[in-house]
Amino acid sequence: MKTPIRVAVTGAAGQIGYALLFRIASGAMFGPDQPVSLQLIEAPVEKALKALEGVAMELDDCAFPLLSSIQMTSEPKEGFAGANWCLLIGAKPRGPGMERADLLKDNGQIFIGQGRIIDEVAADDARIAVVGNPANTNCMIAASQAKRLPAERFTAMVRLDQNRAQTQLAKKAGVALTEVKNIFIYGNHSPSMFPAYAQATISGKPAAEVIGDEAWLQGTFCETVGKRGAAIINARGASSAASAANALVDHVHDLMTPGAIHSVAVKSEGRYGFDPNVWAGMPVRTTSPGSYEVIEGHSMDAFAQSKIAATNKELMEERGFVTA
Ligand code: NAX
Repeated sequence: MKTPIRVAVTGAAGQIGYALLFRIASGAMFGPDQPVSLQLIEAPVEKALKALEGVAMELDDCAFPLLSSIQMTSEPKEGFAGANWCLLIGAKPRGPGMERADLLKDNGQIFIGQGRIIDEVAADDARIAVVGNPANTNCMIAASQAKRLPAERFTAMVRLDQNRAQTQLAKKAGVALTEVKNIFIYGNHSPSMFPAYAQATISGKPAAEVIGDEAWLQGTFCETVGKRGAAIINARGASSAASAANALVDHVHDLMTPGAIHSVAVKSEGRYGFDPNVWAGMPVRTTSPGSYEVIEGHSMDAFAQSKIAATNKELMEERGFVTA
């Protein structure tokens, strides 16, 4: 029997947590022969901790053969101790009348604390994936606190946007989803992000050639993907949860799978014209379990450059709010 992977999850009793934990425990994230130990972290709020107990009871009731233990805590030092993966989902939601700058500041405080504690107590091989919004900037903040763990271990999730973009292209072309390849997300996880359709292929041919409608690609396609989160809130009365959890399964699974090519928000280091110290979505290739290299050299036309400039500007503004 393999040693269990220790997975710390914040916001474990939230909507995404509820859709995620069962998939981790079933083997969808780390594979069908890899045991996992769940270290579930909630805010120190009675209602949340009670809900977490209920989630743990349900996990027990699934009798997952791969689930070797469940720990529950509101104490980050306990929850992150020895963790191999830290999935940071818990964040403060934007309340009525709350300014974006205030939300960024409040979440900044959470991610400063969590980044510092993870660096102190997580496993030497710890990897961090941030989902809680604003995910890219929260990831930058957590990474800025780390002295032991290198910046490339901190990633933020743009995989939901990639999955959304892939589906939109497949539907428009009238092909199976698996025919669409190499659709990558650049920039922020927000409506400003750019799904770079020029790099995508459909059945092995350039997507733009197959779709044959540049105005649709630049307009409806980018807008539909960018505003999909809002469309789901309008329809469901709640934000995306199952698809976000599924995207996190994909994000971590592909980061553990050498050869996988996928979109991840990483420290830009100036690639593709981004400010060097923002976390921006871009294509990566997984090199060994948990490690990756950024795929460079995709050419960007004037439209792509303008979209990247806009999402980069937003990331720099978010950083400005937090550091102000
Ligand atoms: P919920 O409000 O259902 O759950 C959040 C949970 O986090 C709550 O149970 C809360 O008690 C807990 N929490 C808050 N502060 C905490 C802290 N300091 N430590 C531990 N737990 C804490 O939100 P949910 O729908 O699950 O969404 C979670 C986050 O994901 C939100 O910030 C949301 O905006 C973000 N999303 C990010 C996406 C992405 O693609 N990156 C897409 C989906 C989602 O919108």
